[in-house]
Amino acid sequence: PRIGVFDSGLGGLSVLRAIRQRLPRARLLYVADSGHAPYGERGDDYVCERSLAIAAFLKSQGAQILVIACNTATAAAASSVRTRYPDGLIVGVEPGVKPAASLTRNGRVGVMATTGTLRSERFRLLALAHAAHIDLRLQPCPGLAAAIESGQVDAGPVRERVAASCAPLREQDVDTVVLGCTHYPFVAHHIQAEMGPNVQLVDTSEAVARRTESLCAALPPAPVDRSPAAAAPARLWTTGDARTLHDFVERWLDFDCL
Ligand code: DGN
Repeated sequence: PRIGVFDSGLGGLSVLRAIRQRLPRARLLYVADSGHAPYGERGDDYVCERSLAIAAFLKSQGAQILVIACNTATAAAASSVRTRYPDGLIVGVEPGVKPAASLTRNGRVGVMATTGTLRSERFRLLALAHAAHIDLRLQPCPGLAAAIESGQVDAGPVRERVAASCAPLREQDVDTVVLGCTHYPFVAHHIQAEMGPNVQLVDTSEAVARRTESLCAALPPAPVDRSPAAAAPARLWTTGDARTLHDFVERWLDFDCL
């Protein structure tokens, strides 16, 4: 299968990595819209317009399944993308509140996400569905995704923003933290250090990969490939700086990309 994946930037590579692990033979296409990032503090119309443009591009490259590897774009644009491609196979990402609800022991769950995600109607409904069982503490993280976009995940600006976002959650004694933005798994080591070893972090990329795999079953059967050759490299495009994308991929992905 050909799977098109996109994000406002580098964050969706955490999802691409999970899909690759689950579907090593799939043809992966990825667009990092870094030239227009961050989406988190933009309006819904802007995010919708970008998402539709990228979806059209990925379709033109033969994508059979579209994965919106961005919580902010899923909240703002998934329904528009579905309307545009009514027969399309589309997977979105939303903060892992449901898995967090089954993991928490003290019932207090922090959700780190962009302002755009947390104020969306989609997230309001998700939170409402769990409001009776868990106490959700919402933590917008202004500037964090943008700082990760620089590629310098261990540098001062990223660490300062992680510290500022984690401090209120630590004070509120949450025992589970949802990584509600696909950029955040790349700084999970810093978040864990700030929150302490007893706090569990919830990353949804694996669930998105499972969902993508299940949609592959709806595709027409592909000719059986018996060649022992290595899986095809993933194809990557960016609207931002190619060097930053390249360096990021070198550090975080263990498969070939073009
Ligand atoms: N990676 C995106 C998300 O999951 O929400 C958004 C990052 C951004 O553009 N602020």
